[in-house]
Amino acid sequence: MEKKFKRTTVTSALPYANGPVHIGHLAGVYVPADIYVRFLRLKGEDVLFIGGSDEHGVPITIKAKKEGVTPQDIVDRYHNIIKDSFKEFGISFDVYSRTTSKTHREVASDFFRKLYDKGEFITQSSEQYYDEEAKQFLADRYITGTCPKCGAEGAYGDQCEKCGSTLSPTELINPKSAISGSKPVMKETKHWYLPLDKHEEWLSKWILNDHKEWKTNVYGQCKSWLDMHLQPRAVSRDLDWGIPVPVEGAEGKVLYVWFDAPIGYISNTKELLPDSWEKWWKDPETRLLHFIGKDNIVFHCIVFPAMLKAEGSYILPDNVPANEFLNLEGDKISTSRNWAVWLHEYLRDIPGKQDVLRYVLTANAPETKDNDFTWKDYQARNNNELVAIYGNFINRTMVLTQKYYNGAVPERGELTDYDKQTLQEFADIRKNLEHYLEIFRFRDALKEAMNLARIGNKYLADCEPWKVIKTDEARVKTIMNISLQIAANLAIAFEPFLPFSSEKLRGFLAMPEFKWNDLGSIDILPTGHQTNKADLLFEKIEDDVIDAQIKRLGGIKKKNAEAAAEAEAKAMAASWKPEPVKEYADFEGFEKLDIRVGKILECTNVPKSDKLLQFKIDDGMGGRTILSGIAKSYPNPAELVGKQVCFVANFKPRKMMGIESQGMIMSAVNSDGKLVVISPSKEVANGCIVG
Ligand code: B3M
Ligand code: ZN
Repeated sequence: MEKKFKRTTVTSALPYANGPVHIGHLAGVYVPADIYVRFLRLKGEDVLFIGGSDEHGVPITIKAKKEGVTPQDIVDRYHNIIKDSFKEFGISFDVYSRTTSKTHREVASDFFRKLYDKGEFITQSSEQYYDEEAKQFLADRYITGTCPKCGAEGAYGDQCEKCGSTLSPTELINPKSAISGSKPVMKETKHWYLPLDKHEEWLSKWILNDHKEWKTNVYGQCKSWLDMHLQPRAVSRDLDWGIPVPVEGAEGKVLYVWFDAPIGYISNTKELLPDSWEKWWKDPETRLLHFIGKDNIVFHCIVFPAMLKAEGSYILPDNVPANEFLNLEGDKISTSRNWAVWLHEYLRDIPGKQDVLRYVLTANAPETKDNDFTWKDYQARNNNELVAIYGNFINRTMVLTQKYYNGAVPERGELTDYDKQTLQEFADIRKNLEHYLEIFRFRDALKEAMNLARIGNKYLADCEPWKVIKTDEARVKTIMNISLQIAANLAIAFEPFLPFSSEKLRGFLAMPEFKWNDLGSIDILPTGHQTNKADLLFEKIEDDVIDAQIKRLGGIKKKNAEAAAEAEAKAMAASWKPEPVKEYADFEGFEKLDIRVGKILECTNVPKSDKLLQFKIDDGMGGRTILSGIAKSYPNPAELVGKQVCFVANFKPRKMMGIESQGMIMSAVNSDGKLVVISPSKEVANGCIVG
């Protein structure tokens, strides 16, 4: 049963203010939310679009500590960067505030207090790690130790980044406080919990029966949570960054970040509309929508609704159109590995192309499954779709209108059957476009919008006004009138997706007013209306622009690989112990070996081998060639030239890779697994014996 709503409150996840935002954020949450909001606004509906930064939580305190600044410094920095990026990309928030605002502190505090007074929380005591030197309880992230699963050092109390296992701090071997380095002790602490188990029954019915229309990825995740049954969830933490728990006996405790963050949606509404915010959150005729990424589903579909219900005066979300994740060139986007396209860098490197990114991210949006962003696809979609279809149609229409009518909209004569057929196709597409927008399928909606441009292109190509002009001027007037009306339609249809280009196109067409309901009309531009001289709506993106981005990512990949290798070597060195000494040997055995010193004259990689180095040695006896499998330890073999080394001189020569090796270079195997050649401690005569 369709419910009729009076207004829509749209929220988009509050990004953590501990780093800038990247294309994954844009594709997963903010572009879809913005498309939807712009669509509703164009339809003349009452809508409020809420955004803001999430400025609490442990990662922010860790970053601050690392940089030697305060958490407030960190969030001030990133809040502004993030806010600017969103603005640049046309994400049309009605308000973009932050969870360190005074309003939010009050609203979140009052919210907690109300639940507390109503007896909606339970308290539980548990033993948690405590740093006696720093005199504070340790958040999971603040405890490091050896991973019980894979043995890696430096695993966190909640996760091992090496093997990906989810951990609890008590599982860590040799736990250490990341604050003081001391060994933490167990100490009892009390926390407030939201008893989700008490809410399970209504949540199950509300989601699984009443919201079967939710996206399958969202519905499925909720179902599996509910099937596993819900447990009480702590809503407070022992931390000194956050909103103090507003009850007695809660010194040193703050609200858990996931308790206060969603309340941020409410606070930000209140900040914008101090007198009328309540209707956006409490009136049953308001429709509440949360746009989020898949990792936030449980908080928005289960925890936050339980909080709202427990409070008692709020509406619940009508839908939570969460997206999956966007990958970059085949790999998971990762802030710590810098594997991302950062929005502020994109704007710097490829200025003025916000709509191209909005287009590609929508065309490729991870709506039903994880998806991949590649720079080649970005280029192809710009050049083959935006430029070749949409841009081309607009360009031809504007140029011909200038040429034939000095930019004035010509009078339309009688429509031919072909004209009528074209207009019918147009009407069908509008229906599809709206349908897809309404059910949050923005990829499909965008395809339909592009189909409108395709129709325009085909219309011009089929009607060939540049030929007809020679024989039938009246017909050309009709063709160009219809083409201009189609162009005006495109400005409307694309506005939710490509707001900057739509504005530009409306500039070409001198079309200040526009609304969704005009879509499909061929009377948008009156006869005689003066249009402007146009430039290109979209420009081709050349290979060099794309190559520069691919090269940048290549550099990051290389750096990450080097860092990983270095970390591995370090870990190996840390756990290294000398091998046990071998059994007794007799002197004769040793004497059989002829070990000498020689000088390295040449040292090069053996072609087609990543292990072997080829040495030319001055052995005092005319020289010899020796192959040695130490190439991985000497990425720059030339550094060895001129050094003296010890080598076994009386091994039987043998061929490797077609080259005869006359001996063996002696090396030590270092604690990191790398080989280091053995040299005499001062220069000696080449060919002298080691014994
Ligand atoms: N800051 C998590 C995230 O960025 C969190 C969202 C809060 S929405 C209330 O993934
Ligand atoms: Zn591990």
